[in-house]
This record gives sequence, C-alpha cells and structure tokens, in this order.
Amino acid sequence: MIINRRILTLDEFTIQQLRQFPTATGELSSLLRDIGLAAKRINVEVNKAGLVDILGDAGSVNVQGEDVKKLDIYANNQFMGVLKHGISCAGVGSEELDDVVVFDDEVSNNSKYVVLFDPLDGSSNIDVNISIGTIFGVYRRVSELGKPCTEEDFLQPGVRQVAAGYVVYGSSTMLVYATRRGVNGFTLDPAIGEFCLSHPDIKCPPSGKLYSVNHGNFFQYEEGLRNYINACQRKDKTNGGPYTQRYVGSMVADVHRNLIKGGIFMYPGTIDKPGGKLRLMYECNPFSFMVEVAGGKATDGKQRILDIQPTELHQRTPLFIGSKHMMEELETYYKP
Ligand code: AHM
Repeated sequence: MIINRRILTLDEFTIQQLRQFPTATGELSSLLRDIGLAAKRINVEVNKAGLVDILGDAGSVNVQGEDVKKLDIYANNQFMGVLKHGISCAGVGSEELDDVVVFDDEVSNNSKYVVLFDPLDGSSNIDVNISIGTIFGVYRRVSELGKPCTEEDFLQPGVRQVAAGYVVYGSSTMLVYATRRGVNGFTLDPAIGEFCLSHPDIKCPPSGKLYSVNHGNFFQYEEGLRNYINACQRKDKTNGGPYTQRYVGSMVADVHRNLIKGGIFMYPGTIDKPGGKLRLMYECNPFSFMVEVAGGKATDGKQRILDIQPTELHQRTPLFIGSKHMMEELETYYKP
C-alpha cells in the first residue's frame, strides 16, 4: 500500500501555518478545525437528503421571509454547537437567526473571534440534488476580552475579516478558506473522513470565459448592465467572446466554479429589489475577502464590498465579483 504523505489534512495544514507565527495562540487553527467538524457532520446529512425524511420545509419562515428547510436548521445547529463548545469563538451571527448569539461563559468571553455564517446557502436546491454550501467569515472582536462580545463585534466592514471560507457540498465536498496569506482548498476524503489539501494557493485567473447572472431578471436590470450582458454574448469581443453563461442558482457553486476557472458572478439590484438579494454579512463579505485574496475583485457596482460599513446584520447588497479583467470590463459599461 502506498501512503502519500505529501497530502496534508486540514488540521496538519493549519498547524503548519501556525508554526510560522511563534506568537500565535492557535485560536484561529482551532476555529477552523471546529468549522471543518461541523462541515463533515452537515455533509453526512446533505448526502442522505434524498433517502431520509429530512427534506421539505420545517414549517417556519426565517428572518429574511424565506421558508426554512429542515437541513438549514440542522446545519445551523451544528455550526452553533461546535463554535459554542470550542475555545475560539465569543459569539455568532447566523443568516437563520434574528439576532446575534453571545456565548456568555468564561472560555467564550476570553475568545478572540466572532463568526458570521450562512449554514446552508442555496437550500432551495436541496430537493433537486444540486450543490449547496456553507459560508463563513471570521472577525477579531473589538470589544474588551474577558467580557461578553457585543453587536459592535459583528457590525464590522468585511475588510476586517481575518479569515473567510465556504464548504461546497457537490460531486465531492470541498472546504475552501482564505486568510490574508492565501486561499487553499481541501477535498473531503470520505474513506478517512478528513479534508485533504487538494487546491493549494488558489489564484483567480485574471480573465475567464464564464459569466453568471439570473437572465430571468434581465429587463429588471439597469441599462448599462444590460449592455454589458449583451456584450458578453457577442462574437466580436476582442477578449475572446462570446462568453459562456453558467448559473446554478447556488452561490457557493457558482462563485467556486468562477474562482477556479475564471469568470464573473453578478447578483444586481432589480427594479423590484434595488438592494439585490444576497446578504452582505453572510454571503458577500466572505466571498469578497476570498476572491480579493485570490487576486480578483468584488463591488456593489459603486464601491468595494469589503469597505461597506454595515448598519444591520441582515442587510442586502448588489454583488459583482470575479476575475479582475472581467470586473474592469464590466465597469466600462456599468456605472450606477
Ligand atoms: P437561498 O439560500 O434561499 O436559496 O438563496 C440564496 C441563493 C444564492 O445561493 C444564489 O446565488 C441566489 O440565491 C439565486 O437567486 P435567484 O434564484 O434569484 O437567481
């Protein structure tokens, strides 16, 4: 039997990174390990979704006014559980919950980080066996250590994230996370139940051929944006057009694909919903952090997503994100 010791597990990788900082406390590594554990548990249930009676609405409506699926609740509870019982997290904000949850106990009050997460994004795709995901952003708290964390710790602009990541439950399950030092992807090896480093030092290609947008909303978009979308479909493009349209309707899958292959993902504001659909804190900030670290760009059309000062936990924002040159091309058409 050949054992490939060049393949690092998520734990080995985070410990290796930690050793490069002799003064580091290991709290972030521990946090990532906790998140990896929650992801593995969620993965087991996602894989069983077609087999057991876990499908369907749980009968409640979340704070966004959307139906909550049972797996959403399960995923939310898994994340809350590992973060509450770990040693690194003082509190969490979840897309599924109205308010932040402050873990007011001695260990948690002395923990450096708070985490904002969307436990199961794209959950309307569960019933039809399409990839879904988990998204998270980690912030260093600004409140005093030793005391319970406060709302101020959560309402920080995305640029202050120390780490962000996602898990995509797809044809295989991957956990991808970024710190300022780089973006790395780990694929779950079901034989050993470990995330193994499969995509080291991910860079978003500066150009690509994929564009992702909900075409059904086309006539709800502003004129400049419609012109850009039309240009994506033309043959006379100097940069290799026409582009290929790819839109799963599951943000984690869509942005993951474009991050690896090069592309642009857009969820603009519409006439009916000028603020768009996606959540700044749970979806846009983590992805913007990762894509920027990988060399790409992310804006709301007017400004960098990571510079937006949040005013409320569940606020929405238009989002344009992806390969640097494609984003620059968009900006020549669309100046809201
Ligand atoms: P959901 O978690 O309720 O399914 O909503 C979030 C998803 C994103 O993953 C995806 O990019 C977007 O909604 C798709 O929206 P639309 O169907 O309007 O194109």
